Amino acid sequence: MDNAKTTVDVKKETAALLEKLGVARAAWSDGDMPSYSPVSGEEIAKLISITPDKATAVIDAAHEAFKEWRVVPAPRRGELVRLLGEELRAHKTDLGRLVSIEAGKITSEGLGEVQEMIDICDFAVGLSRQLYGLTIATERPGHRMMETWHPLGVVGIISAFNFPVAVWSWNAALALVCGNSVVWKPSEKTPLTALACQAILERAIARFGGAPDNLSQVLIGDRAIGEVLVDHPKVPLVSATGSTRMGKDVGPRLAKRFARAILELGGNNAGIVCPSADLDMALRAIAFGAMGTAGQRCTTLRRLFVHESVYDQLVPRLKKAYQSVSVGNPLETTALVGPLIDKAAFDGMEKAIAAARKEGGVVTGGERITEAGKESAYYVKPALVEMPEQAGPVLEETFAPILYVMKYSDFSAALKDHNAVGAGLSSSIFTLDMQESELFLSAEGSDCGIANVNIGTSGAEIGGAFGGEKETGGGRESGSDAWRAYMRRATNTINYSKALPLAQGVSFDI
Ligand code: UN1
Repeated sequence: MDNAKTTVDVKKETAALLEKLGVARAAWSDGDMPSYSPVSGEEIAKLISITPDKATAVIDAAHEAFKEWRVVPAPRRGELVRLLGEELRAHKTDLGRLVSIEAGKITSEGLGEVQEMIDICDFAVGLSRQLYGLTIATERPGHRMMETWHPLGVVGIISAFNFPVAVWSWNAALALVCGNSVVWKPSEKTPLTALACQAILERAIARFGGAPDNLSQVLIGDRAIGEVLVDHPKVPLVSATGSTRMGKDVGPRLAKRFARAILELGGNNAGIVCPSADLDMALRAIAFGAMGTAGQRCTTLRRLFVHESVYDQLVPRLKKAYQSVSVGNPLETTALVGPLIDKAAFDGMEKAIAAARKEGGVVTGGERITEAGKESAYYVKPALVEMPEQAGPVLEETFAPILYVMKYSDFSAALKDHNAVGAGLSSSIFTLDMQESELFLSAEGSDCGIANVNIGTSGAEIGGAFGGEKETGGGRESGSDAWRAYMRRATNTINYSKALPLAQGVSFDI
């Protein structure tokens, strides 16, 4: 491991950051819910978990806030989000560092996540003056038809550990400009960054002046608290990020009470490297996509199909990159790969690698790196596994840095394999051949919500709608017109004539 010597006192630094970010000590110093840093494996805080009854009351209060907020003009609501963006700019370094402590991200990725929050705030501010509805031609004389977009209600947000702050902001920034209130249930693995975001937003609210109380709240707790949010009748939309297994529970529960769902579930993202690919570029994109964030993005590159004509040029270089990549403590080193979130993640990785070996996989990397005194931190060398075919664990998402590499000879067979998994989040092709790239992007090409050419699967910008198909859940959040999911549409027909013509020529004379 890089620079194994540890000098940072993680617990102390966490306390100092929380204080700087404005989180009250009482909220994290002596509660019932421990929180750990994957960097050292040590306990860094004890939060106070909420009871289901209190969580219900929080949601009721958010509903009251919604009733006030929905009549504030949208551009004025945008002003609050503008202030949130300002506060995030001012606290970028500290919040990014807290993300590194709590989620184990390397410095540039921790900062990058906060930048993503700033970007969505900017986007949402612009959007606050652009919540457009259509004017529609009507078949009746003296009539006008239009659609209006109204605020929806309390928006529930359930987020995962791997993007502990950005995912909240994608949802919260849009929900707030759309006139909704927000209740957030963060991952139990990253509750401190949630408290920090709440403190930052509260500062923006104080500067804004006049926002209703309880406009945005955080529920610290376990799965049962998430269930309260999912089942509460006053929550018309829940945006949930996590595993496909979680989505299979949340989706039907919401459907049962006709609430909306934005589901952002698993990914088993693939890339295809074609004969004409720029291999230097592909190498860098693959390395970041597969090893970045220690393989713990939902957009992480997990499967790679390489054409037989370039396999022997690309794969040995890739293996070299796997052998030499720096793995280490993100708080003290410039290593490119930080720790896995916890032991369960490491166990999952080991299990998948063993299963891949059984299917004939040849493994480079994958070993655990331990440091004396830090036995509960899980650092691993990313694993590259050459597979004879797409089988066994290759078909599943394992939330760890494992890249399965397969050789192909026929493009259409590779495309078929590409689409032959449950998830449908992100995908990419490396080619300079226009026919291949267009086919990949076409209706019979990649079946994912994100399809890229000559860049990797991860690291999407906020301007596009983010999400995927099939077992990824079908939700879209962040940019483009994703805002529409956070509002309700009304179609209005206005008669300014003196007659009452009925549509479709129907007559009904009384
Ligand atoms: C996730 O991994 O849950 O596209 C979200 C990306 C990031 C977001 C990932 N902008 O990789």
